[in-house]
Amino acid sequence: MSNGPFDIDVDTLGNLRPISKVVFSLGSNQGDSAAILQQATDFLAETPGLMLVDVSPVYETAPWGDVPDQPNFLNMVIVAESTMEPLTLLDRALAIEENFGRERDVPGGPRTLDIDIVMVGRRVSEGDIELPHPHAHERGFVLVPWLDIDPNAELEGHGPIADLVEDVDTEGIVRRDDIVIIAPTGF
Ligand code: PH2
Ligand code: MG
Ligand code: MG
Repeated sequence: MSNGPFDIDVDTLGNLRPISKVVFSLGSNQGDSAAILQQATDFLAETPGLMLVDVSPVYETAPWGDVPDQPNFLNMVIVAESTMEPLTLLDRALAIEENFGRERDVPGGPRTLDIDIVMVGRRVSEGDIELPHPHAHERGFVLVPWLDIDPNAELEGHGPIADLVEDVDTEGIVRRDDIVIIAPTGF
């Protein structure tokens, strides 16, 4: 992407790093999911170099995709800003999942916590991470909470999420206003 005469690049940035918008999708369907989502939000907020911008409402969602039979999820989305590289963000997300005893033995199986990186600015796939997330554009459990807090958002390669949400199945996605995730102060 060019900023015209104001182009900046690695040479002119020195040690500075540009700030990118980062969107996370969080999900849980094992354990005390509401408490896990709150603690995961706290851990993300405590991450140096990552500033939370907004936290979505929580939705109860039916399992999506070709996955083993399992309980409904609680899902939410967090919009943040960060100077971290995508793979560093992924490391942090995986470390937080680990903290909640995330098991990976059954692909698509139930989990205490899943933190997916939906997008990092306009970055596209690099090596070990697919950006934007390869399924975000077709997942109601991502788009619906995201739209609540970021109605003008666009997903690189797919367009406005307000349009995408029109084409996805939103049955079985129910807002849980009885569960409130509190974003730590400083945001
Ligand atoms: N995550 C998946 C697969 N299916 N369905 C719902 N409702 N919520 C999820 O978080 C979810 C899913 C793979 O990570
Ligand atoms: Mg996932
Ligand atoms: Mg994941």
